[in-house]
Amino acid sequence: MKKAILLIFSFLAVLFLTWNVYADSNAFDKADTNKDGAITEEEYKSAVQSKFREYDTNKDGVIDASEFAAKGHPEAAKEFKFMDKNNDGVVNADEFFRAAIQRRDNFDFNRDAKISKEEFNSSKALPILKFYF
Ligand SMILES: [Ca+2]
Ligand SMILES: [Ca+2]
Ligand SMILES: [Ca+2]
Repeated sequence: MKKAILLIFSFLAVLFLTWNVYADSNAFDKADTNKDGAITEEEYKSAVQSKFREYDTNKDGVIDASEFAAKGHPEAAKEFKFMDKNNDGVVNADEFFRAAIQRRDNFDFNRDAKISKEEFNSSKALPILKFYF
């Protein structure tokens, strides 16, 4: 009985991991439009820009705190404060992009302004990419 439960759990774990890796590499490939195996600053920018449009549900050109929180991320309020550099309570496209670049530097380990697949899949990148990518 115990063995069977263990087996089911291992199966689910493998399924979950496979799905995760698959989902991540999908997002990576989608952003790497010139297929050189890295996400350049330009490619990162266009991915970040479409993320911005996704947040801006009322299409007024800025993200407010409730639009940002709508995704249900527990760290949203903290990240919103980080993005809102001029403290006016909304995040414009420029603030969003600048914050995304600043965050990217945390996992651009070789400092070449490009994101390799390895960097993309690192544990440091994951919580950041959830917000910006
Ligand atoms: Ca908005
Ligand atoms: Ca602002
Ligand atoms: Ca890099």
